[in-house]
Amino acid sequence: MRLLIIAIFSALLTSCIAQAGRIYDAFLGKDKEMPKLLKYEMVNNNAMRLVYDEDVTLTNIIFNGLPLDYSMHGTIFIVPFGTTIKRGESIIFSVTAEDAAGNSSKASIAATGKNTEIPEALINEVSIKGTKEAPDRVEILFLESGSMAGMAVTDGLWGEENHAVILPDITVKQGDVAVIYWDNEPENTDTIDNFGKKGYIISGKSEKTLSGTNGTILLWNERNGEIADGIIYTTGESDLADGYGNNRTKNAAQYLLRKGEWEGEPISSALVTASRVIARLPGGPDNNSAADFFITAARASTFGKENNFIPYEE
Ligand SMILES: [Ca+2]
Ligand SMILES: [Ca+2]
Repeated sequence: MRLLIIAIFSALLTSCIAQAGRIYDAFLGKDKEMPKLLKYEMVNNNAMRLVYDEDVTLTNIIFNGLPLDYSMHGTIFIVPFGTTIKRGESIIFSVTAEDAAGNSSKASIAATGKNTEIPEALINEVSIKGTKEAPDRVEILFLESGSMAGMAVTDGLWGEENHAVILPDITVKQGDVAVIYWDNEPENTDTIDNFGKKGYIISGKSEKTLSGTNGTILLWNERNGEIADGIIYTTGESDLADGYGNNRTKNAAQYLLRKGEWEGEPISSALVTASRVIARLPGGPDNNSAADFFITAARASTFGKENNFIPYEE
Protein backbone atom coordinates (compact mmCIF):
# COMPACT_ATOMS: atom_id res chain seq x y z
CA MET A 1 0.00 0.00 0.00
CA ARG A 2 2.75 2.39 0.95
CA LEU A 3 4.61 1.56 -2.22
CA LEU A 4 1.50 2.32 -4.25
CA ILE A 5 1.11 5.79 -2.63
CA ILE A 6 4.71 6.60 -3.39
CA ALA A 7 4.20 5.47 -6.96
CA ILE A 8 1.14 7.69 -7.39
CA PHE A 9 2.84 10.65 -5.73
CA SER A 10 5.89 10.38 -7.94
CA ALA A 11 3.67 10.06 -10.99
CA LEU A 12 2.03 13.35 -10.00
CA LEU A 13 5.36 14.98 -9.49
CA THR A 14 6.51 14.20 -12.99
CA SER A 15 3.16 14.72 -14.67
CA CYS A 16 3.09 17.55 -17.09
CA ILE A 17 0.38 19.82 -18.33
CA ALA A 18 0.18 21.58 -21.65
CA GLN A 19 0.38 25.34 -21.37
CA ALA A 20 0.12 27.58 -24.40
CA GLY A 21 1.13 24.72 -26.61
CA ARG A 22 4.18 23.85 -24.56
CA ILE A 23 4.66 21.35 -21.79
CA TYR A 24 5.61 22.60 -18.34
CA ASP A 25 6.36 20.59 -15.26
CA ALA A 26 3.19 20.80 -13.12
CA PHE A 27 5.04 21.51 -9.89
CA LEU A 28 8.15 23.39 -10.85
CA GLY A 29 6.63 25.25 -13.81
CA LYS A 30 9.78 24.52 -15.71
CA ASP A 31 9.96 24.24 -19.51
CA LYS A 32 11.26 20.78 -20.34
CA GLU A 33 10.88 20.81 -24.10
CA MET A 34 13.55 21.56 -26.65
CA PRO A 35 12.99 24.53 -28.94
CA LYS A 36 11.51 23.59 -32.30
CA LEU A 37 12.59 25.12 -35.58
CA LEU A 38 9.20 25.72 -37.24
CA LYS A 39 10.39 27.18 -40.51
CA TYR A 40 13.56 28.09 -42.38
CA GLU A 41 14.28 29.64 -45.74
CA MET A 42 17.18 31.28 -47.48
CA VAL A 43 16.84 35.02 -48.11
CA ASN A 44 18.54 36.55 -51.16
CA ASN A 45 21.26 33.89 -51.14
CA ASN A 46 22.98 35.73 -48.27
CA ALA A 47 21.04 34.98 -45.09
CA MET A 48 18.87 32.33 -43.45
CA ARG A 49 15.50 33.15 -41.98
CA LEU A 50 14.61 30.97 -38.98
CA VAL A 51 11.36 30.78 -37.03
CA TYR A 52 11.30 29.01 -33.65
CA ASP A 53 8.33 28.09 -31.48
CA GLU A 54 9.63 30.06 -28.46
CA ASP A 55 12.23 32.63 -27.48
CA VAL A 56 15.71 31.22 -27.90
CA THR A 57 19.33 32.30 -27.99
CA LEU A 58 21.21 31.18 -31.08
CA THR A 59 24.67 29.88 -30.40
CA ASN A 60 27.14 27.90 -32.42
CA ILE A 61 26.14 29.26 -35.82
CA ILE A 62 28.21 27.53 -38.47
CA PHE A 63 28.22 28.39 -42.18
CA ASN A 64 30.02 25.86 -44.38
CA GLY A 65 32.22 24.75 -41.49
CA LEU A 66 33.12 28.31 -40.43
CA PRO A 67 31.71 29.59 -37.12
CA LEU A 68 29.84 32.89 -37.33
CA ASP A 69 30.44 35.00 -34.30
CA TYR A 70 26.88 36.04 -33.43
CA SER A 71 24.72 35.66 -30.41
CA MET A 72 21.10 36.42 -31.23
CA HIS A 73 17.99 36.27 -29.09
CA GLY A 74 14.34 36.07 -30.15
CA THR A 75 11.85 33.87 -32.02
CA ILE A 76 12.30 34.99 -35.64
CA PHE A 77 15.80 35.55 -37.01
CA ILE A 78 17.53 36.63 -40.17
CA VAL A 79 21.07 35.30 -39.85
CA PRO A 80 23.48 36.80 -42.40
CA PHE A 81 26.07 34.45 -43.91
CA GLY A 82 28.56 37.29 -44.31
CA THR A 83 28.78 36.35 -47.99
CA THR A 84 26.45 35.77 -50.93
CA ILE A 85 26.40 32.26 -52.29
CA LYS A 86 26.37 31.77 -56.04
CA ARG A 87 23.37 30.33 -57.83
CA GLY A 88 23.66 26.56 -57.86
CA GLU A 89 26.22 26.56 -55.04
CA SER A 90 25.38 24.23 -52.13
CA ILE A 91 26.03 25.13 -48.52
CA ILE A 92 25.47 23.67 -45.06
CA PHE A 93 24.19 25.96 -42.32
CA SER A 94 23.88 24.77 -38.75
CA VAL A 95 22.73 26.45 -35.61
CA THR A 96 22.07 25.60 -31.97
CA ALA A 97 19.08 27.21 -30.25
CA GLU A 98 18.78 27.34 -26.47
CA ASP A 99 15.66 28.37 -24.54
CA ALA A 100 15.49 30.14 -21.16
CA ALA A 101 15.28 26.83 -19.30
CA GLY A 102 18.48 25.57 -20.92
CA ASN A 103 16.88 23.12 -23.37
CA SER A 104 18.65 23.18 -26.69
CA SER A 105 18.26 21.81 -30.19
CA LYS A 106 20.57 21.79 -33.18
CA ALA A 107 19.51 22.13 -36.81
CA SER A 108 21.61 21.46 -39.90
CA ILE A 109 20.24 22.89 -43.13
CA ALA A 110 21.47 22.14 -46.65
CA ALA A 111 20.67 24.91 -49.14
CA THR A 112 21.45 25.71 -52.75
CA GLY A 113 21.96 29.20 -54.15
CA LYS A 114 18.92 30.38 -56.09
CA ASN A 115 18.86 32.22 -59.38
CA THR A 116 18.19 35.82 -58.36
CA GLU A 117 18.33 37.05 -61.98
CA ILE A 118 15.49 35.12 -63.59
CA PRO A 119 14.62 36.96 -66.81
CA GLU A 120 11.09 37.49 -68.12
CA ALA A 121 10.63 34.88 -70.82
CA LEU A 122 8.05 33.41 -73.20
CA ILE A 123 7.44 30.24 -75.16
CA ASN A 124 8.23 31.46 -78.67
CA GLU A 125 8.09 28.55 -81.09
CA VAL A 126 7.05 24.92 -80.75
CA SER A 127 7.39 21.85 -82.94
CA ILE A 128 4.99 19.18 -81.63
CA LYS A 129 4.84 16.73 -84.53
CA GLY A 130 8.53 16.28 -84.98
CA THR A 131 10.27 14.26 -87.66
CA LYS A 132 13.88 13.16 -87.84
CA GLU A 133 14.72 16.22 -89.92
CA ALA A 134 12.57 18.61 -87.87
CA PRO A 135 12.44 17.15 -84.33
CA ASP A 136 10.24 18.22 -81.43
CA ARG A 137 11.59 21.50 -80.10
CA VAL A 138 10.55 24.31 -77.76
CA GLU A 139 12.06 27.77 -78.23
CA ILE A 140 12.16 30.17 -75.26
CA LEU A 141 12.49 33.92 -75.89
CA PHE A 142 14.16 36.01 -73.16
CA LEU A 143 12.65 39.48 -72.81
CA GLU A 144 15.41 40.82 -70.57
CA SER A 145 18.91 40.05 -69.33
CA GLY A 146 19.55 37.47 -66.64
CA SER A 147 20.38 33.82 -66.23
CA MET A 148 18.22 30.92 -67.35
CA ALA A 149 19.64 28.76 -64.51
CA GLY A 150 16.94 26.60 -62.96
CA MET A 151 14.12 27.80 -65.21
CA ALA A 152 12.05 24.81 -66.26
CA VAL A 153 9.89 23.64 -69.16
CA THR A 154 7.33 20.86 -68.67
CA ASP A 155 4.53 19.23 -70.65
CA GLY A 156 2.22 19.11 -67.64
CA LEU A 157 1.79 20.33 -64.08
CA TRP A 158 4.51 19.33 -61.63
CA GLY A 159 3.92 15.74 -60.63
CA GLU A 160 1.88 15.08 -63.80
CA GLU A 161 4.49 15.92 -66.41
CA ASN A 162 5.91 13.36 -68.83
CA HIS A 163 9.14 15.30 -68.77
CA ALA A 164 10.74 18.40 -67.29
CA VAL A 165 13.76 20.22 -68.70
CA ILE A 166 15.73 22.33 -66.22
CA LEU A 167 17.69 25.02 -68.04
CA PRO A 168 21.44 25.39 -67.40
CA ASP A 169 23.29 28.41 -66.03
CA ILE A 170 23.63 30.48 -69.19
CA THR A 171 23.64 34.27 -69.02
CA VAL A 172 21.28 35.79 -71.58
CA LYS A 173 20.47 39.20 -72.98
CA GLN A 174 17.17 40.60 -74.15
CA GLY A 175 16.19 38.95 -77.44
CA ASP A 176 18.29 35.81 -76.97
CA VAL A 177 16.55 32.47 -77.31
CA ALA A 178 17.08 28.91 -76.08
CA VAL A 179 16.04 25.96 -78.23
CA ILE A 180 15.26 22.78 -76.33
CA TYR A 181 15.51 19.62 -78.42
CA TRP A 182 12.84 17.73 -76.50
CA ASP A 183 13.58 14.08 -77.20
CA ASN A 184 16.16 14.07 -80.00
CA GLU A 185 19.81 14.89 -79.45
CA PRO A 186 20.70 18.06 -81.38
CA GLU A 187 23.21 17.37 -84.15
CA ASN A 188 25.01 20.57 -83.34
CA THR A 189 25.05 22.43 -80.04
CA ASP A 190 27.00 25.46 -81.26
CA THR A 191 25.41 28.74 -80.19
CA ILE A 192 23.68 30.50 -83.08
CA ASP A 193 24.64 34.15 -83.57
CA ASN A 194 21.95 36.12 -85.36
CA PHE A 195 23.01 39.75 -85.70
CA GLY A 196 24.32 39.73 -82.14
CA LYS A 197 21.34 37.87 -80.64
CA LYS A 198 22.19 34.42 -79.40
CA GLY A 199 20.39 31.12 -79.86
CA TYR A 200 21.45 28.52 -77.28
CA ILE A 201 20.91 24.85 -78.09
CA ILE A 202 19.84 22.59 -75.22
CA SER A 203 19.38 18.85 -75.15
CA GLY A 204 16.06 18.07 -73.42
CA LYS A 205 16.71 14.33 -73.04
CA SER A 206 13.05 13.34 -72.88
CA GLU A 207 12.21 9.69 -73.44
CA LYS A 208 8.84 10.66 -74.95
CA THR A 209 7.99 13.06 -77.74
CA LEU A 210 5.68 16.00 -77.07
CA SER A 211 2.01 15.24 -77.61
CA GLY A 212 1.22 16.01 -81.24
CA THR A 213 -2.51 16.37 -80.65
CA ASN A 214 -3.65 17.58 -77.22
CA GLY A 215 -1.13 19.11 -74.85
CA THR A 216 0.29 22.01 -72.90
CA ILE A 217 3.78 23.42 -72.63
CA LEU A 218 4.60 25.26 -69.45
CA LEU A 219 7.53 27.56 -68.67
CA TRP A 220 8.34 27.96 -64.96
CA ASN A 221 10.69 30.35 -63.18
CA GLU A 222 12.03 27.36 -61.23
CA ARG A 223 11.13 23.80 -60.35
CA ASN A 224 7.76 23.88 -58.57
CA GLY A 225 7.99 27.66 -58.84
CA GLU A 226 5.96 30.44 -60.38
CA ILE A 227 4.49 29.97 -63.87
CA ALA A 228 6.11 32.28 -66.44
CA ASP A 229 4.21 31.29 -69.59
CA GLY A 230 2.15 28.50 -71.07
CA ILE A 231 0.40 27.35 -74.21
CA ILE A 232 -2.53 24.98 -74.71
CA TYR A 233 -3.22 23.13 -77.94
CA THR A 234 -5.95 20.66 -78.84
CA THR A 235 -7.41 19.05 -81.93
CA GLY A 236 -10.78 20.53 -80.97
CA GLU A 237 -12.25 17.13 -81.75
CA SER A 238 -11.78 15.07 -78.60
CA ASP A 239 -14.73 14.01 -76.44
CA LEU A 240 -12.40 13.13 -73.58
CA ALA A 241 -11.50 15.26 -70.53
CA ASP A 242 -13.84 18.16 -71.44
CA GLY A 243 -12.38 18.32 -74.93
CA TYR A 244 -8.76 18.48 -73.72
CA GLY A 245 -8.18 14.86 -74.77
CA ASN A 246 -6.56 13.71 -71.53
CA ASN A 247 -6.50 14.68 -67.87
CA ARG A 248 -2.89 15.86 -67.89
CA THR A 249 -3.74 18.46 -70.53
CA LYS A 250 -7.04 19.35 -68.88
CA ASN A 251 -5.44 19.92 -65.47
CA ALA A 252 -2.62 22.07 -66.86
CA ALA A 253 -5.04 24.02 -69.09
CA GLN A 254 -7.36 24.74 -66.17
CA TYR A 255 -4.36 25.89 -64.13
CA LEU A 256 -3.30 28.32 -66.88
CA LEU A 257 -6.86 29.63 -67.22
CA ARG A 258 -7.18 30.07 -63.46
CA LYS A 259 -3.84 31.87 -63.25
CA GLY A 260 -4.81 34.25 -66.07
CA GLU A 261 -2.03 32.79 -68.24
CA TRP A 262 -4.52 31.74 -70.91
CA GLU A 263 -7.85 32.99 -72.21
CA GLY A 264 -10.28 31.55 -74.70
CA GLU A 265 -9.75 28.72 -77.10
CA PRO A 266 -6.61 26.57 -77.25
CA ILE A 267 -4.35 26.74 -80.29
CA SER A 268 -5.68 24.32 -82.92
CA SER A 269 -3.27 21.44 -83.40
CA ALA A 270 -5.41 20.25 -86.32
CA LEU A 271 -3.52 22.68 -88.52
CA VAL A 272 -0.13 21.48 -87.27
CA THR A 273 1.09 18.66 -89.46
CA ALA A 274 4.58 17.17 -89.37
CA SER A 275 5.69 19.90 -91.74
CA ARG A 276 4.33 22.80 -89.65
CA VAL A 277 5.10 24.44 -86.32
CA ILE A 278 3.43 26.85 -83.87
CA ALA A 279 5.16 30.23 -83.64
CA ARG A 280 4.52 33.38 -81.62
CA LEU A 281 4.06 36.61 -83.58
CA PRO A 282 7.32 38.54 -84.04
CA GLY A 283 8.20 40.86 -81.17
CA GLY A 284 6.82 38.52 -78.52
CA PRO A 285 3.26 39.81 -77.89
CA ASP A 286 1.71 38.04 -74.89
CA ASN A 287 -2.04 38.41 -74.51
CA ASN A 288 -2.24 34.85 -73.23
CA SER A 289 -4.37 33.57 -76.07
CA ALA A 290 -4.22 31.64 -79.32
CA ALA A 291 -4.20 35.00 -81.17
CA ASP A 292 -0.55 35.46 -80.09
CA PHE A 293 0.41 32.56 -82.34
CA PHE A 294 0.39 31.53 -85.98
CA ILE A 295 1.10 28.30 -87.83
CA THR A 296 4.07 28.27 -90.13
CA ALA A 297 5.69 25.72 -92.41
CA ALA A 298 8.58 23.86 -90.79
CA ARG A 299 10.89 25.10 -93.55
CA ALA A 300 9.93 28.68 -92.60
CA SER A 301 10.53 28.00 -88.88
CA THR A 302 13.16 30.01 -87.05
CA PHE A 303 14.39 27.85 -84.17
CA GLY A 304 17.36 29.66 -82.64
CA LYS A 305 16.43 33.02 -84.18
CA GLU A 306 13.73 35.63 -83.84
CA ASN A 307 10.41 34.73 -85.43
CA ASN A 308 9.38 35.73 -88.92
CA PHE A 309 5.72 36.18 -89.79
CA ILE A 310 5.25 33.76 -92.66
CA PRO A 311 1.91 32.10 -91.92
CA TYR A 312 1.12 28.79 -93.54
CA GLU A 313 -1.59 29.16 -96.15
CA GLU A 314 -3.70 26.28 -97.41
CA1 LIG B 1 1.58 34.01 -71.80
CA1 LIG C 1 12.27 31.41 -83.49
